[in-house]
Amino acid sequence: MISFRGYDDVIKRVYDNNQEHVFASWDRLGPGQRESLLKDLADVDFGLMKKLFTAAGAPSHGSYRPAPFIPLPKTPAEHEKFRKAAALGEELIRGGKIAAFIVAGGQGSRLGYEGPKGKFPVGPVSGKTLFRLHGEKILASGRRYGVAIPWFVMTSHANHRETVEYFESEKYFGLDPRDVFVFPQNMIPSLDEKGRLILESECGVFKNPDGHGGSLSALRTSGALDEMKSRGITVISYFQVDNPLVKIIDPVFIGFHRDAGADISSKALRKAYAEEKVGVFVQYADNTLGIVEYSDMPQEKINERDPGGELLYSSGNPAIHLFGREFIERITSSDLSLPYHTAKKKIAAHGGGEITGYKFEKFVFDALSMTDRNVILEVLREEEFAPVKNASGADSLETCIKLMDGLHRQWLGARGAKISPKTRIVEISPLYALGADDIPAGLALPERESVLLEAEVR
Ligand code: UD2
Repeated sequence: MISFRGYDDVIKRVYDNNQEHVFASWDRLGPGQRESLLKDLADVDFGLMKKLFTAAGAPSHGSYRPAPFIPLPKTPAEHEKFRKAAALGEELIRGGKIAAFIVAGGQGSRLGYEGPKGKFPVGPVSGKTLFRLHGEKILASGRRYGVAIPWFVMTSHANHRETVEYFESEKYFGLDPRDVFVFPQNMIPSLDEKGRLILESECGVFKNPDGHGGSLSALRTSGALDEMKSRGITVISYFQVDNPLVKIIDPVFIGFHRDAGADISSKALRKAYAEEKVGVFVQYADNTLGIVEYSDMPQEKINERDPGGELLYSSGNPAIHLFGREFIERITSSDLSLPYHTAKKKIAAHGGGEITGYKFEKFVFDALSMTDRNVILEVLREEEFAPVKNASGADSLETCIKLMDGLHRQWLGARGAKISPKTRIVEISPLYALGADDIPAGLALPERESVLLEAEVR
Protein backbone atom coordinates (compact mmCIF):
# COMPACT_ATOMS: atom_id res chain seq x y z
CA MET A 1 0.00 0.00 0.00
CA ILE A 2 1.27 3.51 -0.80
CA SER A 3 1.66 6.11 1.94
CA PHE A 4 1.43 9.94 2.15
CA ARG A 5 1.77 12.07 5.26
CA GLY A 6 -1.60 13.13 6.65
CA TYR A 7 -3.60 10.99 4.23
CA ASP A 8 -2.95 7.40 5.30
CA ASP A 9 -6.53 6.99 6.53
CA VAL A 10 -7.81 8.11 3.11
CA ILE A 11 -5.45 5.68 1.35
CA LYS A 12 -6.64 2.87 3.60
CA ARG A 13 -10.27 3.66 2.74
CA VAL A 14 -9.41 3.52 -0.96
CA TYR A 15 -7.84 0.06 -0.60
CA ASP A 16 -10.59 -1.21 1.72
CA ASN A 17 -13.07 -0.32 -1.00
CA ASN A 18 -11.04 -1.96 -3.78
CA GLN A 19 -10.52 1.34 -5.58
CA GLU A 20 -6.71 1.28 -5.65
CA HIS A 21 -6.67 1.49 -9.47
CA VAL A 22 -6.85 5.27 -8.93
CA PHE A 23 -3.19 5.09 -7.87
CA ALA A 24 -2.05 3.54 -11.17
CA SER A 25 0.01 6.65 -12.06
CA TRP A 26 1.20 7.29 -8.50
CA ASP A 27 4.90 6.77 -9.29
CA ARG A 28 4.78 9.40 -12.02
CA LEU A 29 3.02 12.06 -9.91
CA GLY A 30 4.78 14.91 -8.15
CA PRO A 31 4.00 15.64 -4.47
CA GLY A 32 1.48 18.40 -5.37
CA GLN A 33 -0.39 16.10 -7.76
CA ARG A 34 -0.38 13.28 -5.24
CA GLU A 35 -1.90 15.56 -2.65
CA SER A 36 -4.58 16.87 -4.97
CA LEU A 37 -5.60 13.30 -5.88
CA LEU A 38 -5.77 12.40 -2.19
CA LYS A 39 -7.79 15.53 -1.40
CA ASP A 40 -10.29 14.52 -4.05
CA LEU A 41 -10.46 11.00 -2.64
CA ALA A 42 -10.90 12.31 0.91
CA ASP A 43 -14.24 13.76 -0.19
CA VAL A 44 -15.56 10.49 -1.61
CA ASP A 45 -18.28 8.79 0.43
CA PHE A 46 -17.34 5.20 -0.45
CA GLY A 47 -20.32 3.73 1.42
CA LEU A 48 -22.71 5.87 -0.60
CA MET A 49 -20.95 5.05 -3.89
CA LYS A 50 -21.23 1.33 -3.17
CA LYS A 51 -24.91 1.69 -2.35
CA LEU A 52 -25.56 3.70 -5.51
CA PHE A 53 -23.78 1.16 -7.68
CA THR A 54 -25.63 -1.84 -6.31
CA ALA A 55 -29.00 -0.07 -6.40
CA ALA A 56 -28.42 1.62 -9.79
CA GLY A 57 -31.73 2.60 -11.40
CA ALA A 58 -34.63 4.97 -10.80
CA PRO A 59 -36.09 5.07 -7.28
CA SER A 60 -39.61 3.67 -7.36
CA HIS A 61 -42.67 4.34 -5.22
CA GLY A 62 -44.84 1.66 -6.79
CA SER A 63 -48.18 2.25 -8.43
CA TYR A 64 -49.64 5.68 -9.10
CA ARG A 65 -52.58 7.58 -10.55
CA PRO A 66 -52.86 11.15 -11.90
CA ALA A 67 -52.38 13.79 -9.18
CA PRO A 68 -55.21 16.18 -8.25
CA PHE A 69 -54.68 19.85 -9.13
CA ILE A 70 -56.36 23.26 -9.03
CA PRO A 71 -57.68 23.76 -12.57
CA LEU A 72 -57.77 27.04 -14.46
CA PRO A 73 -60.66 29.16 -13.18
CA LYS A 74 -63.91 28.96 -15.14
CA THR A 75 -66.84 29.82 -12.86
CA PRO A 76 -67.28 33.21 -11.13
CA ALA A 77 -66.64 31.50 -7.77
CA GLU A 78 -63.34 30.10 -9.06
CA HIS A 79 -62.34 33.49 -10.43
CA GLU A 80 -63.08 34.99 -7.04
CA LYS A 81 -60.80 32.39 -5.40
CA PHE A 82 -58.00 33.34 -7.81
CA ARG A 83 -58.52 37.05 -7.02
CA LYS A 84 -58.28 36.33 -3.30
CA ALA A 85 -55.13 34.27 -3.83
CA ALA A 86 -53.59 37.15 -5.80
CA ALA A 87 -54.34 39.62 -3.02
CA LEU A 88 -52.79 37.32 -0.41
CA GLY A 89 -49.77 36.70 -2.61
CA GLU A 90 -49.25 40.43 -3.19
CA GLU A 91 -49.29 41.05 0.53
CA LEU A 92 -46.50 38.50 1.02
CA ILE A 93 -44.44 39.92 -1.83
CA ARG A 94 -44.76 43.49 -0.53
CA GLY A 95 -43.82 42.20 2.91
CA GLY A 96 -40.49 40.95 1.52
CA LYS A 97 -41.25 37.28 2.17
CA ILE A 98 -40.30 35.94 -1.27
CA ALA A 99 -36.89 35.02 -2.70
CA ALA A 100 -36.20 34.01 -6.29
CA PHE A 101 -34.10 30.88 -6.81
CA ILE A 102 -32.75 29.74 -10.17
CA VAL A 103 -31.04 26.42 -10.85
CA ALA A 104 -28.42 27.23 -13.45
CA GLY A 105 -25.86 24.46 -13.11
CA GLY A 106 -26.38 23.40 -16.72
CA GLN A 107 -24.20 24.24 -19.70
CA GLY A 108 -25.50 25.22 -23.12
CA SER A 109 -23.87 22.20 -24.79
CA ARG A 110 -27.16 20.76 -26.11
CA LEU A 111 -27.66 24.11 -27.85
CA GLY A 112 -24.23 23.97 -29.37
CA TYR A 113 -23.18 26.78 -27.01
CA GLU A 114 -20.13 26.33 -24.80
CA GLY A 115 -20.72 28.23 -21.58
CA PRO A 116 -23.34 28.65 -18.87
CA LYS A 117 -26.79 28.15 -20.39
CA GLY A 118 -27.91 31.39 -18.75
CA LYS A 119 -25.61 33.32 -21.10
CA PHE A 120 -27.46 32.00 -24.15
CA PRO A 121 -29.16 34.86 -26.06
CA VAL A 122 -32.90 34.34 -26.60
CA GLY A 123 -34.46 37.82 -26.79
CA PRO A 124 -36.19 37.75 -30.23
CA VAL A 125 -35.26 41.38 -31.00
CA SER A 126 -33.00 42.44 -28.15
CA GLY A 127 -30.80 39.35 -28.10
CA LYS A 128 -31.02 39.45 -24.29
CA THR A 129 -29.69 36.37 -22.56
CA LEU A 130 -31.71 34.04 -20.34
CA PHE A 131 -29.96 35.45 -17.26
CA ARG A 132 -30.73 39.04 -18.29
CA LEU A 133 -34.42 38.31 -18.90
CA HIS A 134 -34.72 36.59 -15.51
CA GLY A 135 -32.78 39.37 -13.77
CA GLU A 136 -34.94 42.09 -15.36
CA LYS A 137 -38.12 40.26 -14.31
CA ILE A 138 -36.94 40.20 -10.71
CA LEU A 139 -35.99 43.88 -10.92
CA ALA A 140 -39.37 44.79 -12.43
CA SER A 141 -41.27 42.77 -9.81
CA GLY A 142 -39.27 44.46 -7.05
CA ARG A 143 -40.18 47.87 -8.49
CA ARG A 144 -43.82 46.94 -8.86
CA TYR A 145 -44.16 45.79 -5.25
CA GLY A 146 -41.75 48.30 -3.73
CA VAL A 147 -39.41 45.71 -2.26
CA ALA A 148 -35.96 44.27 -2.93
CA ILE A 149 -36.43 40.66 -4.04
CA PRO A 150 -33.26 38.66 -3.35
CA TRP A 151 -32.07 36.36 -6.13
CA PHE A 152 -30.26 33.12 -5.32
CA VAL A 153 -28.40 31.59 -8.25
CA MET A 154 -27.13 28.00 -8.16
CA THR A 155 -24.29 27.32 -10.56
CA SER A 156 -22.06 24.26 -10.99
CA HIS A 157 -18.29 23.97 -10.72
CA ALA A 158 -18.11 23.99 -14.52
CA ASN A 159 -19.73 27.42 -14.85
CA HIS A 160 -19.52 29.15 -11.47
CA ARG A 161 -16.69 31.53 -12.25
CA GLU A 162 -17.99 32.44 -15.69
CA THR A 163 -21.45 33.09 -14.26
CA VAL A 164 -20.11 35.37 -11.52
CA GLU A 165 -17.99 37.26 -14.06
CA TYR A 166 -20.99 37.64 -16.34
CA PHE A 167 -23.22 39.00 -13.58
CA GLU A 168 -20.47 41.47 -12.67
CA SER A 169 -19.88 42.58 -16.23
CA GLU A 170 -23.64 43.06 -16.74
CA LYS A 171 -23.89 45.03 -13.47
CA TYR A 172 -26.30 42.48 -12.07
CA PHE A 173 -28.87 43.54 -14.69
CA GLY A 174 -29.73 46.58 -12.58
CA LEU A 175 -30.24 44.66 -9.34
CA ASP A 176 -28.37 45.64 -6.20
CA PRO A 177 -25.40 43.22 -5.98
CA ARG A 178 -26.16 42.87 -2.28
CA ASP A 179 -29.40 41.15 -3.27
CA VAL A 180 -27.79 38.57 -5.55
CA PHE A 181 -26.15 35.39 -4.19
CA VAL A 182 -24.33 33.03 -6.52
CA PHE A 183 -23.13 29.67 -5.23
CA PRO A 184 -22.09 26.37 -6.81
CA GLN A 185 -23.84 23.06 -6.30
CA ASN A 186 -22.08 19.95 -5.03
CA MET A 187 -20.52 17.21 -7.12
CA ILE A 188 -20.62 13.43 -6.88
CA PRO A 189 -18.23 10.91 -8.49
CA SER A 190 -19.37 8.83 -11.45
CA LEU A 191 -18.58 5.09 -11.64
CA ASP A 192 -17.59 2.78 -14.47
CA GLU A 193 -19.58 -0.34 -15.31
CA LYS A 194 -17.68 -2.31 -12.68
CA GLY A 195 -18.44 0.20 -9.94
CA ARG A 196 -14.95 1.72 -9.99
CA LEU A 197 -14.13 5.42 -9.66
CA ILE A 198 -13.13 7.13 -12.92
CA LEU A 199 -10.21 9.54 -13.22
CA GLU A 200 -10.62 12.75 -15.21
CA SER A 201 -6.89 13.43 -15.03
CA GLU A 202 -3.90 11.68 -13.49
CA CYS A 203 -4.68 13.40 -10.22
CA GLY A 204 -8.41 14.12 -10.27
CA VAL A 205 -11.54 12.03 -9.74
CA PHE A 206 -14.30 12.41 -12.37
CA LYS A 207 -17.39 13.96 -10.79
CA ASN A 208 -20.68 15.29 -12.08
CA PRO A 209 -23.01 17.90 -10.56
CA ASP A 210 -25.42 16.18 -8.16
CA GLY A 211 -28.56 17.22 -10.08
CA HIS A 212 -31.02 20.03 -9.36
CA GLY A 213 -32.13 18.00 -6.35
CA GLY A 214 -28.74 18.92 -4.92
CA SER A 215 -30.00 22.49 -4.81
CA LEU A 216 -31.77 21.90 -1.51
CA SER A 217 -28.61 20.86 0.34
CA ALA A 218 -26.58 23.51 -1.54
CA LEU A 219 -28.99 26.15 -0.19
CA ARG A 220 -28.00 25.01 3.26
CA THR A 221 -24.23 24.47 2.81
CA SER A 222 -23.78 27.77 0.94
CA GLY A 223 -25.37 29.71 3.79
CA ALA A 224 -28.25 30.79 1.53
CA LEU A 225 -30.91 29.45 3.92
CA ASP A 226 -29.41 31.46 6.79
CA GLU A 227 -29.32 34.55 4.62
CA MET A 228 -32.97 34.02 3.71
CA LYS A 229 -33.93 33.55 7.33
CA SER A 230 -32.17 36.74 8.40
CA ARG A 231 -34.10 38.60 5.69
CA GLY A 232 -37.44 37.17 6.82
CA ILE A 233 -37.95 35.13 3.63
CA THR A 234 -40.57 32.40 4.02
CA VAL A 235 -41.20 31.31 0.42
CA ILE A 236 -38.61 30.38 -2.22
CA SER A 237 -39.66 30.71 -5.86
CA TYR A 238 -37.75 27.99 -7.75
CA PHE A 239 -37.29 27.99 -11.52
CA GLN A 240 -35.02 26.64 -14.26
CA VAL A 241 -32.61 28.70 -16.28
CA ASP A 242 -33.99 27.47 -19.61
CA ASN A 243 -37.50 29.00 -19.52
CA PRO A 244 -37.67 32.73 -20.36
CA LEU A 245 -41.47 32.83 -19.96
CA VAL A 246 -41.47 31.82 -16.29
CA LYS A 247 -43.45 34.19 -14.03
CA ILE A 248 -40.84 34.36 -11.32
CA ILE A 249 -42.91 36.36 -8.87
CA ASP A 250 -46.53 35.27 -9.28
CA PRO A 251 -48.98 36.54 -6.62
CA VAL A 252 -51.71 34.01 -7.51
CA PHE A 253 -49.37 31.05 -7.12
CA ILE A 254 -47.90 32.45 -3.90
CA GLY A 255 -51.39 33.11 -2.52
CA PHE A 256 -52.58 29.54 -3.13
CA HIS A 257 -49.35 28.22 -1.60
CA ARG A 258 -49.79 30.30 1.54
CA ASP A 259 -53.50 29.64 1.84
CA ALA A 260 -52.88 25.87 1.82
CA GLY A 261 -49.93 26.16 4.25
CA ALA A 262 -48.04 24.14 1.64
CA ASP A 263 -44.47 22.85 1.93
CA ILE A 264 -44.11 22.74 -1.85
CA SER A 265 -46.38 24.10 -4.55
CA SER A 266 -45.95 23.33 -8.22
CA LYS A 267 -47.29 24.65 -11.46
CA ALA A 268 -48.63 22.13 -13.96
CA LEU A 269 -49.50 22.49 -17.60
CA ARG A 270 -51.45 20.33 -19.96
CA LYS A 271 -49.06 18.22 -22.00
CA ALA A 272 -48.95 19.33 -25.62
CA TYR A 273 -48.78 15.73 -26.87
CA ALA A 274 -48.28 12.31 -25.32
CA GLU A 275 -44.55 12.04 -26.02
CA GLU A 276 -43.66 15.55 -24.82
CA LYS A 277 -40.46 15.41 -22.78
CA VAL A 278 -41.82 16.65 -19.49
CA GLY A 279 -42.35 14.78 -16.24
CA VAL A 280 -45.96 14.28 -15.10
CA PHE A 281 -47.56 14.79 -11.71
CA VAL A 282 -48.78 11.62 -10.03
CA GLN A 283 -50.18 10.48 -6.71
CA TYR A 284 -48.78 7.27 -5.23
CA ALA A 285 -50.73 4.56 -3.41
CA ASP A 286 -49.76 6.11 -0.03
CA ASN A 287 -51.30 9.40 -1.26
CA THR A 288 -47.98 11.23 -1.47
CA LEU A 289 -47.35 13.23 -4.62
CA GLY A 290 -44.52 12.95 -7.09
CA ILE A 291 -43.38 13.50 -10.63
CA VAL A 292 -42.58 10.62 -12.91
CA GLU A 293 -39.94 11.58 -15.43
CA TYR A 294 -40.83 11.02 -19.11
CA SER A 295 -37.97 8.59 -19.50
CA ASP A 296 -39.18 6.49 -16.53
CA MET A 297 -42.80 6.16 -17.68
CA PRO A 298 -43.85 3.00 -19.50
CA GLN A 299 -45.16 3.56 -23.01
CA GLU A 300 -48.67 2.27 -22.23
CA LYS A 301 -49.03 4.79 -19.39
CA ILE A 302 -47.74 7.65 -21.54
CA ASN A 303 -50.54 6.94 -24.01
CA GLU A 304 -53.27 5.95 -21.52
CA ARG A 305 -56.57 7.81 -22.08
CA ASP A 306 -59.48 8.62 -19.80
CA PRO A 307 -63.06 7.63 -20.77
CA GLY A 308 -63.42 10.98 -22.61
CA GLY A 309 -60.41 10.14 -24.79
CA GLU A 310 -58.09 12.69 -23.11
CA LEU A 311 -54.56 11.80 -22.02
CA LEU A 312 -54.81 10.41 -18.49
CA TYR A 313 -51.36 11.55 -17.39
CA SER A 314 -51.64 15.04 -18.84
CA SER A 315 -50.30 17.30 -16.05
CA GLY A 316 -46.84 18.20 -17.27
CA ASN A 317 -44.08 19.64 -15.10
CA PRO A 318 -42.68 23.00 -16.22
CA ALA A 319 -40.31 22.82 -13.21
CA ILE A 320 -41.76 25.87 -11.44
CA HIS A 321 -42.15 25.39 -7.70
CA LEU A 322 -42.53 27.28 -4.46
CA PHE A 323 -40.73 25.86 -1.44
CA GLY A 324 -41.37 26.80 2.16
CA ARG A 325 -38.02 27.91 3.60
CA GLU A 326 -38.75 26.04 6.81
CA PHE A 327 -39.52 22.88 4.87
CA ILE A 328 -36.10 22.97 3.21
CA GLU A 329 -34.48 23.65 6.57
CA ARG A 330 -36.28 20.65 8.00
CA ILE A 331 -35.41 18.14 5.31
CA THR A 332 -31.80 19.28 4.91
CA SER A 333 -31.12 18.98 8.62
CA SER A 334 -32.59 15.49 8.91
CA ASP A 335 -31.52 12.09 7.63
CA LEU A 336 -34.14 12.34 4.92
CA SER A 337 -32.20 12.68 1.76
CA LEU A 338 -33.41 12.80 -1.82
CA PRO A 339 -32.75 9.58 -3.71
CA TYR A 340 -30.24 9.45 -6.55
CA HIS A 341 -31.30 8.57 -10.10
CA THR A 342 -28.78 6.73 -12.22
CA ALA A 343 -28.06 7.49 -15.85
CA LYS A 344 -25.84 5.39 -18.07
CA LYS A 345 -23.69 7.84 -20.01
CA LYS A 346 -20.55 8.14 -22.12
CA ILE A 347 -17.84 9.69 -19.97
CA ALA A 348 -14.63 11.30 -21.20
CA ALA A 349 -12.11 9.62 -18.92
CA HIS A 350 -8.44 10.40 -18.42
CA GLY A 351 -6.30 8.97 -21.20
CA GLY A 352 -8.47 10.33 -24.02
CA GLY A 353 -10.94 7.45 -24.29
CA GLU A 354 -14.70 7.55 -23.80
CA ILE A 355 -16.01 4.95 -21.43
CA THR A 356 -19.52 3.93 -20.47
CA GLY A 357 -20.30 4.73 -16.88
CA TYR A 358 -22.95 5.78 -14.41
CA LYS A 359 -23.78 9.33 -13.38
CA PHE A 360 -25.87 9.96 -10.31
CA GLU A 361 -28.30 12.87 -9.89
CA LYS A 362 -30.94 13.98 -7.44
CA PHE A 363 -34.21 15.41 -8.77
CA VAL A 364 -35.71 18.26 -6.78
CA PHE A 365 -39.26 17.07 -7.28
CA ASP A 366 -38.58 13.90 -5.28
CA ALA A 367 -39.00 16.20 -2.27
CA LEU A 368 -42.74 16.24 -3.10
CA SER A 369 -43.22 12.86 -1.45
CA MET A 370 -41.68 14.24 1.77
CA THR A 371 -44.29 16.96 2.15
CA ASP A 372 -47.46 17.07 4.19
CA ARG A 373 -49.26 19.70 2.16
CA ASN A 374 -49.00 20.61 -1.52
CA VAL A 375 -50.67 22.67 -4.15
CA ILE A 376 -50.55 21.84 -7.85
CA LEU A 377 -51.82 24.76 -9.89
CA GLU A 378 -52.74 24.45 -13.55
CA VAL A 379 -51.38 27.24 -15.74
CA LEU A 380 -51.53 28.03 -19.45
CA ARG A 381 -48.42 26.83 -21.23
CA GLU A 382 -48.46 29.67 -23.78
CA GLU A 383 -48.21 32.15 -20.88
CA GLU A 384 -45.48 30.48 -18.86
CA PHE A 385 -43.45 27.89 -20.74
CA ALA A 386 -41.02 28.28 -23.62
CA PRO A 387 -37.98 26.19 -22.73
CA VAL A 388 -34.81 26.32 -24.81
CA LYS A 389 -33.20 22.90 -24.67
CA ASN A 390 -32.27 21.73 -28.16
CA ALA A 391 -30.38 23.18 -31.11
CA SER A 392 -33.34 22.51 -33.42
CA GLY A 393 -36.87 21.07 -33.46
CA ALA A 394 -38.93 20.90 -30.25
CA ASP A 395 -37.88 23.20 -27.39
CA SER A 396 -35.34 25.04 -29.51
CA LEU A 397 -34.49 28.73 -29.87
CA GLU A 398 -36.87 28.85 -32.83
CA THR A 399 -39.88 27.54 -30.86
CA CYS A 400 -38.95 29.72 -27.89
CA ILE A 401 -38.88 32.90 -29.99
CA LYS A 402 -42.23 32.02 -31.58
CA LEU A 403 -43.78 31.55 -28.16
CA MET A 404 -42.34 34.81 -26.80
CA ASP A 405 -43.55 36.71 -29.86
CA GLY A 406 -46.98 35.04 -29.59
CA LEU A 407 -47.44 35.94 -25.94
CA HIS A 408 -46.31 39.54 -26.39
CA ARG A 409 -48.66 39.99 -29.35
CA GLN A 410 -51.46 38.61 -27.18
CA TRP A 411 -50.71 41.19 -24.43
CA LEU A 412 -50.72 43.98 -27.00
CA GLY A 413 -53.94 42.71 -28.56
CA ALA A 414 -55.61 42.62 -25.14
CA ARG A 415 -54.77 46.32 -24.72
CA GLY A 416 -56.05 47.28 -28.16
CA ALA A 417 -52.63 48.03 -29.66
CA LYS A 418 -52.50 47.85 -33.44
CA ILE A 419 -49.65 45.78 -34.82
CA SER A 420 -48.67 46.54 -38.39
CA PRO A 421 -48.80 43.61 -40.83
CA LYS A 422 -45.22 44.62 -41.63
CA THR A 423 -44.15 43.64 -38.13
CA ARG A 424 -42.61 40.21 -38.16
CA ILE A 425 -41.49 40.03 -34.57
CA VAL A 426 -42.42 41.70 -31.29
CA GLU A 427 -40.56 41.66 -28.00
CA ILE A 428 -41.60 43.30 -24.74
CA SER A 429 -38.91 43.86 -22.15
CA PRO A 430 -39.75 42.81 -18.58
CA LEU A 431 -38.78 46.37 -17.61
CA TYR A 432 -41.58 47.66 -19.87
CA ALA A 433 -44.30 45.18 -18.90
CA LEU A 434 -44.62 41.98 -16.92
CA GLY A 435 -48.07 41.32 -18.36
CA ALA A 436 -50.85 42.85 -20.46
CA ASP A 437 -52.02 45.07 -17.58
CA ASP A 438 -48.76 47.04 -17.65
CA ILE A 439 -49.30 48.12 -21.27
CA PRO A 440 -51.04 51.47 -21.88
CA ALA A 441 -54.40 51.06 -23.65
CA GLY A 442 -54.42 51.71 -27.40
CA LEU A 443 -50.63 51.93 -27.68
CA ALA A 444 -49.42 53.04 -31.12
CA LEU A 445 -46.62 50.83 -32.36
CA PRO A 446 -44.06 51.76 -34.99
CA GLU A 447 -44.54 50.16 -38.40
CA ARG A 448 -41.37 48.14 -38.42
CA GLU A 449 -40.25 44.60 -39.14
CA SER A 450 -39.25 44.14 -35.54
CA VAL A 451 -40.52 46.03 -32.52
CA LEU A 452 -38.91 46.08 -29.10
CA LEU A 453 -40.80 47.68 -26.25
CA GLU A 454 -38.22 48.78 -23.71
CA ALA A 455 -38.59 51.56 -21.16
CA GLU A 456 -39.07 53.64 -24.34
CA VAL A 457 -40.14 52.21 -27.73
CA ARG A 458 -37.23 51.38 -30.04
C1 UD2 B 1 -36.64 18.93 -16.77
C2 UD2 B 1 -37.50 17.99 -15.94
C3 UD2 B 1 -38.69 17.53 -16.71
C4 UD2 B 1 -39.44 18.65 -17.38
C5 UD2 B 1 -38.55 19.76 -17.95
C6 UD2 B 1 -39.29 21.07 -18.11
C7 UD2 B 1 -35.81 16.76 -14.69
C8 UD2 B 1 -35.12 15.50 -14.43
N1 UD2 B 1 -36.70 16.81 -15.64
O1 UD2 B 1 -36.13 18.18 -17.85
O2 UD2 B 1 -39.58 16.80 -15.85
O3 UD2 B 1 -40.45 19.08 -16.61
O4 UD2 B 1 -37.39 20.05 -17.18
O5 UD2 B 1 -38.50 21.99 -18.77
O6 UD2 B 1 -35.62 17.73 -14.01
N2 UD2 B 1 -29.62 21.66 -13.34
C9 UD2 B 1 -28.70 22.09 -12.42
N3 UD2 B 1 -27.84 21.18 -11.90
C10 UD2 B 1 -27.85 19.86 -12.26
C11 UD2 B 1 -28.78 19.43 -13.22
C12 UD2 B 1 -29.66 20.36 -13.75
O7 UD2 B 1 -28.67 23.27 -12.04
O8 UD2 B 1 -27.03 19.09 -11.73
C13 UD2 B 1 -30.59 22.63 -13.88
C14 UD2 B 1 -30.32 23.00 -15.32
O9 UD2 B 1 -29.44 24.11 -15.43
C15 UD2 B 1 -31.73 23.35 -15.79
C16 UD2 B 1 -32.62 22.43 -14.95
O10 UD2 B 1 -31.87 22.05 -13.86
O11 UD2 B 1 -32.07 24.68 -15.44
C17 UD2 B 1 -33.19 21.23 -15.72
O12 UD2 B 1 -32.24 20.34 -16.09
P1 UD2 B 1 -32.31 19.52 -17.43
O13 UD2 B 1 -32.21 20.47 -18.56
O14 UD2 B 1 -31.31 18.45 -17.34
O15 UD2 B 1 -33.76 18.86 -17.35
P2 UD2 B 1 -34.72 18.41 -18.54
O16 UD2 B 1 -34.82 19.49 -19.53
O17 UD2 B 1 -34.30 17.10 -19.08
